[in-house]
Amino acid sequence: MDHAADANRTDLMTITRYVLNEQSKRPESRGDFTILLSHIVLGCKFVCSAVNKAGLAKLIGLAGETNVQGEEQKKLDVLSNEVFINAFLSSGRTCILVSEEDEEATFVDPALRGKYCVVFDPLDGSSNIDCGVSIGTIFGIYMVKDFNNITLNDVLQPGKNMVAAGYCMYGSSCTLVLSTGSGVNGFTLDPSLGEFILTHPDIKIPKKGKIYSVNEGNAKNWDSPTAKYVDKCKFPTDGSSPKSLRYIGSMVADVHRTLLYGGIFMYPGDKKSPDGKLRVLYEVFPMSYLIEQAGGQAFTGKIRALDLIPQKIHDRSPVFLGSYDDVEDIKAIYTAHEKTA
Ligand code: FDP
Repeated sequence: MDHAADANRTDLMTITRYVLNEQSKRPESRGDFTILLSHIVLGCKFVCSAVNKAGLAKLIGLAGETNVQGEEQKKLDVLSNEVFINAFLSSGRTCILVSEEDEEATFVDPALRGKYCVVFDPLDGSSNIDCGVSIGTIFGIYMVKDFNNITLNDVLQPGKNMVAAGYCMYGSSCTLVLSTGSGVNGFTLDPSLGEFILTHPDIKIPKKGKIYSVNEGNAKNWDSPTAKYVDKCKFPTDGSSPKSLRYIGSMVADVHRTLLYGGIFMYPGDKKSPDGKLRVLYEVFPMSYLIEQAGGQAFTGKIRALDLIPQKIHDRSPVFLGSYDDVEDIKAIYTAHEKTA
């Protein structure tokens, strides 16, 4: 991108303009997705503003307490959930909502129903809130199978059936990364305009990276393929340089870096938690969808991550995602391990 020319740009590709352009390529489209997306964008702006003000407004960790005005204050994750639930309901374009914050799925009132099912984590990486590290919202969107017979099975679908996925990262800038099934684009919030502007068009993940990202504190419980792979990252035997370790512990931030710089992000299963930690519907699927759309791969240790069929809305799965060649390496280690088992 030519930054000098950019400084004076007057013809900005906002996210709404981008989606309307995409919509015009599909004559059958009635604009429902554009409307849903505009509500997601509003939710992201709201949460971004709340995250930025968190220290100031004393929102952090104060659920159940009252502020100087005597108003009840909410924790950021509770607030974010309410913001997005309200945004989805008022869009009139959703029928089932699955949130990380809610034990049960929400079936939207028939009067407000639309054809989309949204699975989302309103504020992922919440253990990082108190120290100001980047956190984010993750979402995936399915189309309902039969509008007249809406059931939980409409969200218990493999990730490859999603029609769109994305995340919004609340960091040093606020970045919304979106795929509607034909590539990945990144939009950065211009606070002076209040608009998300296309800043990262057609993101492609490097074919191979120099970074591995994993919580090494869990190493004692890893299975042997994960341990072997990480050992290979540190002590390569093919003459290449060792990979660098980067782990923020906030999935949106770790995946965002992986998408832009390449490498591999892993949350493996281990002896203590065979299914790992990350949730299939609103962490593993949307991120795997974006990574595949950018030319990378996502693997569970057994199969392509997007082929998983969740049995319950809060199911977990191990995941290894990132640059094509790096994921290929760990797949080969798992395959060799299976043959000797
Ligand atoms: P958090 O617990 O802070 O909400 O699944 C949530 C998540 O963060 C991810 O964002 C992150 O990648 C992962 O957990 C970090 O887990 P560990 O602390 O076990 O490494």
